[in-house]
Amino acid sequence: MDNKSIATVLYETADLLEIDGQDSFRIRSYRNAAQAVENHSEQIKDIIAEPKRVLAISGIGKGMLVNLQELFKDGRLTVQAELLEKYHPSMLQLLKIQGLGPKTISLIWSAYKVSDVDGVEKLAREGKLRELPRMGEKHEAKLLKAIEDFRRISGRFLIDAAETEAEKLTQYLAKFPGFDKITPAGSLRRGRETVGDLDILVTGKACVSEAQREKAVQYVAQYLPLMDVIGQGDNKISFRLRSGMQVDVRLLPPESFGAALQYFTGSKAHNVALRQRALKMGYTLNEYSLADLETENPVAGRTEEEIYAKLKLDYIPPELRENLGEIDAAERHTLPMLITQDDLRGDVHMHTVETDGKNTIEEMAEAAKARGYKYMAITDHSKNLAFANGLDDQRALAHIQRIREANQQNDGITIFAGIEVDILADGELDLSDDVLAQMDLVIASVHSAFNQEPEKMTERLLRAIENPNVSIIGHPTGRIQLRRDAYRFDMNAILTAAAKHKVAMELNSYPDRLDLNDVHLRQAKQRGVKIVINTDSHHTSHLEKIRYGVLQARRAWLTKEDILNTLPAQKFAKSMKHQ
Ligand code: DGT
Ligand code: CA
Ligand code: CA
Ligand code: ZN
Repeated sequence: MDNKSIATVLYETADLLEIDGQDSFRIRSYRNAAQAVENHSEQIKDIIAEPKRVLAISGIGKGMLVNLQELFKDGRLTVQAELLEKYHPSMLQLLKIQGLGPKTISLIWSAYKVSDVDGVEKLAREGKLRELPRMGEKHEAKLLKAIEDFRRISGRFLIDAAETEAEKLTQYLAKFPGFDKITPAGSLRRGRETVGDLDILVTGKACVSEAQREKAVQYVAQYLPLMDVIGQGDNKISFRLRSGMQVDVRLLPPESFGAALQYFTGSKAHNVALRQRALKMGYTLNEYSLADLETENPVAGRTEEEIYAKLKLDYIPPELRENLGEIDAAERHTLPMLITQDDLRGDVHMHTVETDGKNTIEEMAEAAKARGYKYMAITDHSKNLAFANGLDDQRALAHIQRIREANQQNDGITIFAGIEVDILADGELDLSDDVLAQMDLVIASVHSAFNQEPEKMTERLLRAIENPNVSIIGHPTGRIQLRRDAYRFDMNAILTAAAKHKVAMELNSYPDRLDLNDVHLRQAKQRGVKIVINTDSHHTSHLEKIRYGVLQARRAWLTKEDILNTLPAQKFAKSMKHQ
């Protein structure tokens, strides 16, 4: 359990206590502890065995320590579990609706004993909520709109959240005797930036006979974070988790595992095209097997590899299965050698305590070295980002000095001195050219005035690209997934200019950004624009998020050659000082 998951449980518990009408002191102690855990720079799981160190965190007292210990021991909190039993776990969903806080939920519960989203929606439509104290017609309409937004957004989850849920469930499933192989399929396996529902495939001895499968399905249904079962069959169970995520678990006999994995990995468009190819070659393809059309005898099914091979195709990596030319390429043996994490030799976008990061230059360097990187860059914010304590010219120069010293002290990794400079509303950069020229690399990013007209935003970005000190455009579209749309501009004009001025585009790996996305990355490649895959880490633990960027790059057909931070340090440094 990482700090963020612990904080979530504590926040939820605070809200539930408030719904339950408990005293405010107790409620506050949970909120304070949640905040303390959330902001704590070391992971609680690493220090939980040493109570003194946990108690040293301000906001955590003896009672809370006991809670944390229970969380690590049992994976749950009795206080929360009891409240969830009393009010039903659907209450947690309700709390996620914008503008619907514990107080209102408590009122609704007292009056109508309703604790789920559908129920509250119904009450609002029937005009029953306006009768509650401090509610009115306007309030009711607003709530209906918020429920609509919630449905739209809550339908999908970020890739990292989906991955975490999949890993937890996999660990649980692995404990059942006779489950030999457990694999996520669907959009998660294809590395999509968001996931609608989880598709988990299981095979092994326990999936062979009907009696065994029945027992196995019963075991799955006992999974603790499960909220309710949506459907259950002989070899499948669908359920909703407390997080709101839906899951399909399928039990498969080993001889059709490959066919099922192929089918349920999708995408649907890829499957349709592949089945057409199979038919043309005299086969049928479904989730059970690839079979001869006439005799119906299976010719492949145990592995995906044998299915693609029988269809006279090179093996197609899951990330490419979107019916965007991959089947043709597999036939002609021209699939790209996709980038892998091992190809990356450095991460060149990260922040430190000097601005809004949580670790020092040295700590970031140690963490980067531990990952096996040969180089890295410290790129703190500039002064326009006042809330992040951004650097002005003078502080930036002093920071360069510190980075250079740290670089001298540290063997085994090259620490480049960089900056993430704001592109101001008119396209001017936030630091003087003189200071920027002294940097090893300059990432220029938009962090303000997102709502400009597209023409103005395009001009703004073009000006930044034309500045000879700029090496990379950071998180180029500014989108925050499930929260904020990209700002509007002419992507083609920007890519053309970037190619001309040899400015690279960032692929920001932070899961809520993943910016550029797969479509834009492919476009960039076609225009000859180079990419740099970064994490934008604000903590040493963020460096591992690079894998989401790598997945996105693979979805865009990118190879080692398309990505600058696969270069050796000297060559990379040169590519940053191009103009
Ligand atoms: P998601 O869950 O919206 O993020 O996206 P997927 O791709 O995981 O879609 P999902 O969960 O509806 O279905 C999993 C896979 O099952 C999908 O990628 C392909 C396969 N599949 C589902 N429905 C169909 C279908 O009607 N025809 C074919 N050929 N395949 C399907
Ligand atoms: Ca899915
Ligand atoms: Ca599904
Ligand atoms: Zn930024």
